[in-house]
Amino acid sequence: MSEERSIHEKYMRLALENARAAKGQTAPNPLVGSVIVNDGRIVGIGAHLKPGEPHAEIHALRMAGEHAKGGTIYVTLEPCSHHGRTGPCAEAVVKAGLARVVVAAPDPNPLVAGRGIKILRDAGIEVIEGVLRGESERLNEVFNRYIVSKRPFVTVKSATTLDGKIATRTSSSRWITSAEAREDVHQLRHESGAILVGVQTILHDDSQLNTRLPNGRNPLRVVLDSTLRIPEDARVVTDGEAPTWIFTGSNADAAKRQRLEAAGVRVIETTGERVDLEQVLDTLGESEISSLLVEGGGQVIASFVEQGLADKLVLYMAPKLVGGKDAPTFIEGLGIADMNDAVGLTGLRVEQLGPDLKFEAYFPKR
Ligand code: AOF
Ligand code: ZN
Repeated sequence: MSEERSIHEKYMRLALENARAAKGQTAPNPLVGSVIVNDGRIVGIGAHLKPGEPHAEIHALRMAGEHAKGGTIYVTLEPCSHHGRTGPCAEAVVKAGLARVVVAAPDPNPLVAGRGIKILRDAGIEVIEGVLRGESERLNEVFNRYIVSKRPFVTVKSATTLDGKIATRTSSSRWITSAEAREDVHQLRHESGAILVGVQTILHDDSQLNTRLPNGRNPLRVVLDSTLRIPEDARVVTDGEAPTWIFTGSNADAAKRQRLEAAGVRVIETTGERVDLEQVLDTLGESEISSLLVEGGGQVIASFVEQGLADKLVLYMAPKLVGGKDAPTFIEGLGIADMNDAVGLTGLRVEQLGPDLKFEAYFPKR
C-alpha cells in the first residue's frame, strides 16, 4: 500500500470510529463521521448524531473554522447534495475552500446518489473515493436498504444450543445462552427501530421485548396475531414501556380490537386471513422504522425466510446439547426437500461472547 493510501486510511478509520459512536441514535439517517486535516494536523472532527441535526461534515467544518481552507476532509459517506432537514454538505465543503475530499462510500439515497461527488468535482475539488468503503457500507447496512426500498432492514435473531435447539422437548428454554450473549441481544434491541414476535411467543413467555441496558432505548414492539389471541393482560399491552403495534388479519374480533386499542395498543388490519408480512414491512417503512429485529417464534422466522424477506441472521449458540427429535429449532415451517435448495448465507462472521458463539451472516439479496 502506498504511503498516501495508508494516511488516508488512518484518518478515515478515525472518521468511522466517530460515526460508529452514534450507533442506535441516528435512524432513519445513516451513521456518518468526518475528519478535517490541514498540514498534517487534525483541525476538525464531527459525527452525525441525530436526525434533524447537522451532518457530520458541518460539525467538523464548524470546529475547523478558518483552518479548513486548503485542507482535506475525510467523510465516511458521500457529502449530500439535497435540501433535506439540513442544507447540502457538498456546497458547504466547496464554500469552506477545502482542496480535497476523501470519501469512503457513495450515498445510495436517490436524492444524492453521485450528485454530491459531482458538485465537488465541478467546483475543481480533488475527490478520492472508496477509502475503507466496505467498512462504511457495513456500518450503514440498515440505512442502505431502507433508503432504497423504504422498508426496514430485517435481522432474524435466535439463540440455540450446539445441536440447534431453542428449547428442550418440554419447552424449557431459560436460559440457553450466557449473560454476555443476552446483554449483546439487548444492544441489538437498543439499535433496532422495532422488534417483532408472533403471538405464540407472547402466549408462551409473556415477553416484555424491551432493552435492559443502562441508557437503553426501547424499540417499537410489533406482534403478529392474525386472530387477536393476545391476552389483554400481556405485558406488551399493559406495561407502557414502549408503544406496541399488533398486526392482525381481516377476520379479527372487533370487540377485542376495541379493548386493545382502549389499552393504548395500535391494531393494524392486513388484508387476508393471515398477516401479510410485506404489508407489515411497508407500514413500518412508512413510519420511518429503518430496522426490524425478528425474534421468533419458529413459524414467524420461517415465514420471513421462506418469503425472502430476511436480510441478516444473528445467531447465538451455547456449547450445550439438548437432543430429542421433538425439541424445536429456530426455523419451523415445512422446510426444503432438496439440499440443493438450502438457503446459502454469505459474509459469515463469528465472535466468542463469554462461553457462547455469535454468528452473523447475510441472506441472499432479494
Ligand atoms: C451527509 N452527512 O452526516 C449525513 C448524510 O434530512 P437530512 O437533511 O438530515 O438528510 C438526510 C439524508 O442526508 C440521508 O438520507 C442521507 O442521504 C444523507 N445523510 N449526509 O453528507 C451526514 N447524515
Ligand atoms: Zn449532508
